[in-house]
Amino acid sequence: MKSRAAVAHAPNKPLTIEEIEVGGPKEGEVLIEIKATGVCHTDAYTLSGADPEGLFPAVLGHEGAGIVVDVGPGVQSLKKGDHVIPLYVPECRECNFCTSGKTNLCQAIRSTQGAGLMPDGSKRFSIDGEPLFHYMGTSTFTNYTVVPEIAVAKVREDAPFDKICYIGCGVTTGIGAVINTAKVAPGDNVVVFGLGGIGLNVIQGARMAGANMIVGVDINPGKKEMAERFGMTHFVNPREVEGDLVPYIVNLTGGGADYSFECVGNVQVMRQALECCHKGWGTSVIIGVAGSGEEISTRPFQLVTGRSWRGTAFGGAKGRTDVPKIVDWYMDGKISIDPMITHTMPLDEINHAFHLMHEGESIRSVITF
Ligand code: NAD
Ligand code: DAO
Ligand code: ZN
Ligand code: ZN
Repeated sequence: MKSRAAVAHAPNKPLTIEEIEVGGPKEGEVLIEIKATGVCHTDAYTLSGADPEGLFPAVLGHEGAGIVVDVGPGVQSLKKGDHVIPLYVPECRECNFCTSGKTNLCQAIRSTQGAGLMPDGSKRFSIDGEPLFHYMGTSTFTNYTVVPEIAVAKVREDAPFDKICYIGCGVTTGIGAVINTAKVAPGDNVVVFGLGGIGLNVIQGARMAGANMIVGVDINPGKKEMAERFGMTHFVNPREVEGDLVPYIVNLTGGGADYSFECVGNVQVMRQALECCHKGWGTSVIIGVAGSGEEISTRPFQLVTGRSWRGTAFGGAKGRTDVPKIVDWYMDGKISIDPMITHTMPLDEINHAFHLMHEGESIRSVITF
C-alpha cells in the first residue's frame, strides 16, 4: 500500500515528505495506521549522523500511537481495530532476558532491529523501488508502519493518540527510570540533570514516588517554570553557580543526592551526576545517549566510597505489560502529559519540530496524521 512518510535520505539533511510503498504484515506482524508520533531527541541524534546504528535512507520515529489495520498469520494477541503503541524495546516473554526478571531488554529481535530490518531480514518500506531501512523497530514517521506483534502494546480505546504517543518513549523512560530502575523511596533527595522531554518525566516520577528534594539542573533558565509545574523543588543553573557545581549540589542536598539522573547525553554531565551523589549509598542513573565513541570517567574512589553508576533504557519498562498501565495512569489523572506537548503539527511541518527542539523552544512536538 501507499503511505505518506517523512524520509531520512542522508545524515544532517531535512526529512522529505514523500509517498512510500509499505509491504503488508507477514507471520507474527501487524500493520498499524499511525495517528500521532512524537519527535524525540533520539530521532535528532540519529538524523545528525552521530548514532553508530543510524542507517540511511530510513523512516525514523519511535514515539507513535495508532490503530491495527491488518494482522499477519499467527498473530494472537492483537486484532484489527486495536489501539496500540509500537515498542522499540519488545517484550517476547520467552527469551532468557524476558524470563530473567532482571531486565526489560528483550533480545528476541535485537539483531534485525539494530540492522534496520524486520525479523525475517527484509525491509518493508520502499520508494520508487529503492528499499528504506526501518528504525528502532517502529518507524513512526509514516502513516502506515509494520511492526512485530511482540513490539506492540495494546491500550484502551478512549485515550487520545496525540497525547499517549509520548508514552511510547519520553513519559515511560522518565517515570520508569525513577520507579523501575532507581526505585526512589519516599523522602529521598533527587537531582535531575536536563529538564527536557525526559527530565520532566523523571521529575514527575520523583514526585509520584514521594521524593523530598527534587533538584533540577539545566543551563536553560527557560526550563524552570515547566519543571516546577511537575514537582521540581529547587532549580540550579550551572552557569550561575560560583565555583564547582558538584560541591554546590552536595551542599544543597545536605550531603548529596540519594539518586541522580542524567537526562542530557553529555559525558561531563554524567560525571557531575555521579559525583553529586551521597557518599556511601547515592546512585546515579544515566538516561542520556552520548555521542558515538564518547566515554565516561570518574575517580574509582567515587565508587569505592559507595556511589553506584547505572543506566536505563525505556525506563526499565516491559512495554506490553507496563505501557497500558501508564496509559491508565494518564487517563485516571495520576500523571500529566498535556502541558509537555508544547507543539502539535501535521507531517509536512516535521522539520520545524526538529528546529524547535534544537532551539530549546519545545518540550515535545507531536505530529498528527
Ligand atoms: P531535550 O533536548 O528535550 O532535553 C535536554 C535538556 O538538557 C535541555 O533542556 C538542555 O537545556 C539541557 N542541557 C544541555 N546541556 C546541559 C548541561 N551541560 N547541563 C544541564 N542541562 C543541560 O532532550 P530529551 O528528549 O529530554 O532527551 C534527553 C536525552 O535522553 C537524550 O540524550 C536522548 O537521546 C536520551 N533518551 C534516552 C532514552 C533511554 O531509554 N535511555 C530514551 C529517550 C531519550
Ligand atoms: O537490547 O541491546 C539492546 C538495545 C535495546 C535498545 C534500547 C535503546 C534505548 C536507548 C536509546 C534511546 C531511545 C529513544
Ligand atoms: Zn525517544
Ligand atoms: Zn524477550
